Formats: sequence, structure tokens, C-alpha cells
Amino acid sequence: MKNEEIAARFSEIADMLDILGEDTFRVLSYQRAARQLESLTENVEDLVRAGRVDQIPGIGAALAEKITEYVTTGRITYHEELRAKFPPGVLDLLKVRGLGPKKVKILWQQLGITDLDTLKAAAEKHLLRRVKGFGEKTEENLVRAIELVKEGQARAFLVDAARVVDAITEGMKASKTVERIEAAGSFRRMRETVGDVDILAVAKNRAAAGAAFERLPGVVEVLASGETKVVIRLAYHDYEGSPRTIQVDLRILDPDSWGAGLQYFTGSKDHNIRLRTMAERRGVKMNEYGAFRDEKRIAGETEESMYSCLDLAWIPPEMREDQGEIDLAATNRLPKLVELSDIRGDFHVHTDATDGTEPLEAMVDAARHRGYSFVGISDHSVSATVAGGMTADQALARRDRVRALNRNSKGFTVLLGTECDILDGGEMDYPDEVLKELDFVIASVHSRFTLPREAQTARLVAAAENPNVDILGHPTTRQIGWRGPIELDLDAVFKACARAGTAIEMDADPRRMDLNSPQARAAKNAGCTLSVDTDSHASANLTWMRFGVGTARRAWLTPADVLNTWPLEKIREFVR
Ligand code: DGT
Ligand code: CA
Ligand code: CA
Ligand code: ZN
Repeated sequence: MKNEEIAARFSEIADMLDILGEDTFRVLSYQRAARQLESLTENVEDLVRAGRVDQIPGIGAALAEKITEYVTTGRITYHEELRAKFPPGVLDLLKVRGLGPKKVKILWQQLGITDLDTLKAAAEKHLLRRVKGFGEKTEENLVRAIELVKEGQARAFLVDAARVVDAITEGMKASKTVERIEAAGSFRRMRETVGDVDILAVAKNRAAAGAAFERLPGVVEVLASGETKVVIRLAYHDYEGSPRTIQVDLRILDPDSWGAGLQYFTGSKDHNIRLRTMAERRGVKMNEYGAFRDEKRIAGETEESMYSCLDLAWIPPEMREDQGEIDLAATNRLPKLVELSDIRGDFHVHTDATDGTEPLEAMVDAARHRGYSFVGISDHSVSATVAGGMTADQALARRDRVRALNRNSKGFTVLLGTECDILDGGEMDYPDEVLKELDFVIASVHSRFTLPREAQTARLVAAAENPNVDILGHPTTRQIGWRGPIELDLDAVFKACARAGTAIEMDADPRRMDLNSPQARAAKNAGCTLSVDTDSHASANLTWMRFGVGTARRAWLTPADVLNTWPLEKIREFVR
């Protein structure tokens, strides 16, 4: 939808006006409009076509015109005019945690800092601490915060890579130049971020396939254009609506090398090196064209053949990280990994009662349409003020509404829970009597991220040990490109969870992926149960489950390890 793209532009306009010191009222009106567009469930393109843009609450004639302009031309002239007033790079400064328009204005106009690199250099040379509003602590934090932004910019979120892959696959299929097409690389292995997208294809006419690839919508640059390999840079909007680019490699394979190519270009590099070493010991040479013994080809057409020629079972791509998977494949002990179709529900779903954008009933319907048998509603508790947390009374008042929904739905159950804040010392934000009344409780940290390691660990351990807490939400609180993990002895938290029978979340919000796959694997090995949730704030976010499951597979989890694959009766027992 164009909604996010326009919202991102309005919000950038607000920031630019703010930096330029323009009228607060105008800044606020763009901010408000951006929020309206983000929470709008209708597609703005439909509203423009129906001539109903000015009916969006909070959008006056001037803003309606800009929305129409973007939908019809793909640009907002006013946005571009404002952008021209800024050296490229200045707006990147706003992506740094701790920097708002006021501080960016000072950095740019008083110190002449116009991009992340010069800002980092200035912070390292301690040039900022004397500036009003900065100080020593801010300066120290900035260096790490800038690194996080740069890491975030260098790699795409998995959800965005998936959209790029889908668009390319559809575009190439529509061009009718390829007989076969599939994504390999880190995307196929479901890494939480993707450096570049690797696409493999089979084509009778290679030149025609290459040409079609170079002409795909969004191509901004052709970096290489050969018979077997074409490399492009593609523009796309990330899931938050911000414009970005990504490199895409297309490799055109011979049909009898398809399996070899798929195996080779899926990686990981470490997995491939281990495999090749094993092959060499058996006198087999392996490369992207096939497997060969004494110049004789023994495999290559299918990926299975590349493994079976070494007496190995086929290894799921998510496991190919050289973490012991080849030994398991050699002895037929590969785990039966959890699959998307095993998932019976989602515990972490917000509604418009707090910071979600859709009513409870809409989220419930969307979950039911995914074929789930339950959904857990987990809105914020009162201390989560920025997220519009609910009082205990408000939380409990929804019980009747949920009972009514459950009375009228066969085979589908709404569980009414909470995402309850963990307070400074590990106490819960709602009293025990309230937590007991709810079907389940996710406990999460949303404040005091900088507590020292010992205190932070004790805080999470206390929450995990609270008998009313069922799931520890996004345990490290890291956000890719924004905020590092809290200082924590994760092993101690895992032990506490295993002991207390509290599940640990794998939050599949694209920025969070928290726990990530190595952490989740450690949690499983410590005896914990995991809950793979989307932390949805809109019904469209429920689709993130695919990536949560991908990450769970990277952690070698089986359905037994994942709470939300269990039958509802067993789940009820667990949360009781
Ligand atoms: P990325 O793009 O940073 O997210 O990670 P990958 O894993 O997609 O890495 P990429 O795009 O450089 O290469 C794709 C796959 O191709 C990689 O996973 C394994 C294979 N590959 C690339 N270069 C080499 C190499 O020098 N040796 C071996 N054995 N495999 C390679
Ligand atoms: Ca790649
Ligand atoms: Ca690549
Ligand atoms: Zn949360």
C-alpha cells in the first residue's frame, strides 16, 4: 500500500520543517497526517480514485492534494523542494537514537555536520560534549547509535527482502523468459537481515532473460550484465515506507546444474566449505555446476542429489550455517523443524485499545482467516504511556466482549491477555489479582534499558519467576538499526524460565527478531519453551509469522519446542 510511503514522506516533511525552525502548527499537522495514514485500514489509492481523500480525519485540502499527487505521479513536489534545502546525509542524522530535529539543527548549522560519518568522527574527537544539550554521556552513546544505524542501512529487513523476491519472481515470470526461478542466499536461509538478494533461473534464451531482468520496475543501476550473471541495484520502499535500494544478483544456470547452483548459492559459505572438505576426502569435487568423481558427473540436477552423493540427508536451508548440521545429516538425525502450518495461533497481538490500529474484532477476524485456532490479545499495561497503556479496569472490562466473541465462534478461541510492563525491580505493572483474571500474561521491558547487567538480569528473572507470567516478551529489547540489546545474563534468564515454566518469546517484528536464532537455540538447550509471535499492531502484520517460523527453524526448533503449535488444551494447562 502507498499509505506507508506517503506517511513516511509526511513525517519527513514534518522533521524538515522542524529543523528549519518553521511554525510548530505546520509541523504538527504533518505529523498528525502521517499517523492517520499509518493507522488507516483503507488503501489511499482507493480513496483517491473515489475522490474521498479529504474524508480522512485530520487531512485538510492542502494535504489531500499532496496525497493525490503522490498516488498519481509517485512524488510530492513540496517534499522534493524541501529536500533540496538539505545536504544529502543530514536527514540520516534523524535516524540516530537520541537525535531529534532540534539537535540535528544544532549539529548541522552550528558544527557543519552533514552526515553520519562526520558526526561519528566529531563524537570520537569529543567535539560535541561542549555543545549545549549534548554532554559527555550523549556523546558516548552516539558512537554506538550511529554504528547501529549504519548496520541497519547496509542490510535489508527479511520482510522487505521477501517483497523484493516476490516482485522479481512475478516480473520475471510475466516476461516469460525463464523456465525456473528461485531465490537462494541468505534470504533462503531466512537470515534476519539480507545483504543482497540472490536469484537463480533457468532460461532457454539467456540474453532475453538478462534483458528482462535489467528492465524490471525499480532498477536504478545495472552493475554487471553477462551471459550467466546480471547484477542490478533496485529501489524499493521498506515496510515502514522509507525509500531504500538493494543489490540483486541473477545467475542463469543450465538445467542439469540447477541443484548444484541452488546448493552452492544458498550457502552459507561456511556450510559449503565444510561440505566441500567432506567431499574431497571421498574423492568428490563439488562446485556450482555439479559433483564430480574422476571427471565423471555424479550429481547436480537436484539439490537432494548434491547431498545424497555424499550419503547425506537433504538439509533444510535454515540449518546451513555449519553448526553441526552436516554430522546430523550423515547419521539421519536431522530434527523435524517447525513449519508455518504447525502454528495454531499468535499470542502477541495489539488492538486500537492501545497502540494497535485496528479494533479487537478486526484482529480476531484476521487471525481466524489465517486458519488459526486461537489468538491472544495482548495490549499494553498502564505504565507503557507512549503506547497508550490501559488501566487494569479497562483491561478487565474487555472480558465480556471476548466472551461474546467466543460464544459465537466454533473452533476458534480468543484468549484475553496483556503485554504487561516489567517495572524497575521486576514487579509487574498490574496487581496479581488482575493478572490472575486474564487468560495469559506476556511480561515485557519497555523502560530502563540502561540498568546495569546484574540489576537487569535480576529484573527479568523476577518477572520470569512470577507465577502469573506465562511468556517473557522480546527479552533483549534490541531493535535492528536503532537500539542494541539490554545488558543481560541471558543464560540466567533461560534457567529461570525453564525452572518456572515460563515461555520465552521469539518476537517476529522485523526490527526485533527477539530472541534471534542463536539465542533461541540456547534457550531450547536450556530447557525453555518458545513462543513465536508477531507483535502485530495491524492485521497485515500477522503475516510476519512466516519469518518468525523461519528464525525458529534457524534455531533448530521442532513443534514440541514452540508453545503456539500446541493444542489449545495443552496451552491452557501451560498458562495455568
Ligand atoms: P548476504 O548477502 O550477506 O546476506 O549473505 P549470503 O549468504 O546471501 O552471501 P552472498 O550473497 O555473498 O553469497 C550467496 C551464497 O553464495 C553464499 O551464501 C555462499 C555462496 N558463495 C558466495 N561466495 C562464495 C565463496 O567464495 N565460496 C563458497 N563456498 N561459497 C560462496
Ligand atoms: Ca546474498
Ligand atoms: Ca550475492
Ligand atoms: Zn512490547
